[in-house]
Parts: sequence; structure tokens; C-alpha cells
Amino acid sequence: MFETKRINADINGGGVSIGDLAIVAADYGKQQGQSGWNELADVNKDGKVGLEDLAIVALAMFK
Ligand SMILES: [Ca+2]
Repeated sequence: MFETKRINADINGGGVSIGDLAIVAADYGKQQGQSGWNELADVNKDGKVGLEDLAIVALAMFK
């Protein structure tokens, strides 16, 4: 499913937590090149912040 080894869901450091999820949620719907683009919120590095990124962080929280 996800290549979790190459993905860093710990955006703000200190372990994956609700804070990381909040960062992704705040940038949800943004695309690469847009103003306010946060590369770190694009966890799966596909050029946009979407449901997949939220899911990756949410799943990583419960590992
Ligand atoms: Ca993404």
C-alpha cells in the first residue's frame, strides 16, 4: 500500500502526533507551487496535499 519506510509522517518532530495531523489538515487541498505550499505537509511527495497524506499521518499515529 504505502511505502512507509520512505515517508516521513513526523512533520514537526518528536514523533507522529495530532500536531502532525493538524499541519496536514491545515494545508489540505494545496498543490506544489501554490503560495503557502508546505512541502512537509505533502507526506507522500506527489505534489499535492490530499486525503492520502492525512491517511498516512493518521495511520502512523497508531503504530
Ligand atoms: Ca501528497
